[in-house]
Amino acid sequence: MTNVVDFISDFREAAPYIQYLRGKTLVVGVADSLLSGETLRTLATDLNLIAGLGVRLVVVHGSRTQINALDTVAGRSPEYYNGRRITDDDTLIHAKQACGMIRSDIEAALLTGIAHTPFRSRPLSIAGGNFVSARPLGVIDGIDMCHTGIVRKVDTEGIRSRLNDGALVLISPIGHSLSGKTFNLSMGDIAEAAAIALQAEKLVYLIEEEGIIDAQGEVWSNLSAQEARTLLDNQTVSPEQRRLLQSAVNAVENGIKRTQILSGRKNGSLIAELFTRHGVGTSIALDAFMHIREAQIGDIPEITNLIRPLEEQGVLLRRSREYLENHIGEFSVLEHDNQIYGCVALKTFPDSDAGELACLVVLPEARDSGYGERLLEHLIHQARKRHILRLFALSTHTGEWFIERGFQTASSEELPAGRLSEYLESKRRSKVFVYHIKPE
Ligand code: 1C4
Repeated sequence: MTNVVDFISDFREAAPYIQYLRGKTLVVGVADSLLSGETLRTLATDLNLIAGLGVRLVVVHGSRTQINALDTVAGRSPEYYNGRRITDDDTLIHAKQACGMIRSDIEAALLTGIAHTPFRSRPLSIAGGNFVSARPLGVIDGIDMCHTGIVRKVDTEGIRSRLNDGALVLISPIGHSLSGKTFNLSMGDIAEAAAIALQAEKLVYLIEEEGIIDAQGEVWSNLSAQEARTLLDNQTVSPEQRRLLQSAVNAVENGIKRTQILSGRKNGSLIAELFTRHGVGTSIALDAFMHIREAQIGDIPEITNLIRPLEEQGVLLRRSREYLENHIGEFSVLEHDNQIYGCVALKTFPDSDAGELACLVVLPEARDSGYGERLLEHLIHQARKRHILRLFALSTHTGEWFIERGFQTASSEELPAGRLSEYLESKRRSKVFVYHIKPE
């Protein structure tokens, strides 16, 4: 029974995302290390599923590990400068061989992946071709990068026409110049260029790690382009992650709403990213200055201005200045240009797996732009980190908003004991909603 209830709630949560993404173009860059064995098979099944739901897919694969393996067999050591491979004549041959082998493996996996999806009576078509033209990277700091190239142009018309035919477009990190020379390209550069040229809905990088990792080893969940630039300046991320982060920043500064960097090793992470509100990995958006941070005592006057009118209307509970001072650690605020545009609080209860989403507000002039949803995502992320499994929300006016976002109606009896007595005392008779959080 619980499984059915879970399924219904998950299905309701996924439905708006499925509808939204239908017909949208998604560019997915896949790190080379994920392109074998069970990981490739699972990924191929998920790509089939996503394509079956009507998402237009452009997949760009990496080839670094495979080129290195061929180099090693030939008794050569890979040479890099600034994180880019120096592609001499022999390495170019290995790059071409590696791309051929990887394409074949991906195509085979996509063909078998179809078996697990109910959508198609015939296999998903996979389109390849000379979609990317290239030019040499050249000589950098006196180092000749030889056949290492950069993207010159993406053939958007060619790609769109294959997508219109219902195909998945698979691009290898190899490109040719107009004079017929071949260049070894990077997966990140191509995915970025393709996403920008196609003005894709989203650019996704699937990598080994869970996302962009901070100096403490934690994954950044959200970064504005500005914050990502600061990270890049501070050199706190590894060289490989730097290149993807830079690419993510370039993409969002050139019209892509969001770039997501997440683990492709974790089963189903791409599905979770696209069709649920669980923040998976690191999300980079231009939305530069609107960010969510922990509240501080100095924010109390602005929080008060934000919540007072709603307290007077009976939408929110009354919270005194003293209350805010004592509980400021529970609050997060949505900030833009040093002004607070919204807030939310996470209440926890001793010896309970329950938490409460409280005091959720977005400034009236900033509503209907998805900020309420971002505060909710942030709070779920916080709650998951604290091992909360049931997240309650009590509301007199906003029940539908929560139901549309995966909450279910609940009885007041389900509230933790301390909260239930407050509830009964207040006589507000607020409706009770609960969101079941799946542990990581
Ligand atoms: N019902 C259904 N849909 C609603 C809605 C509502 N009341 N208000 C907005 N929407 C829809 C919009 O029409 C829009 O739909 P669309 O155009 O996308 O189809 C969509 O939601 C907008 O979503 P969004 O992600 O852009 O959200 P924002 O507009 O940024 O923010 C808020 C949504 C609800 C936060 C915002 O409208 C707001 O600040 N409203 C006033 C405050 C409010 O109602 N907050 C919810 C409180 S429930 C209390 C407490 O004090 O702790 C009371 C506790 C008790 O015991 O009673 C809470 C949790 O704070 N509890």
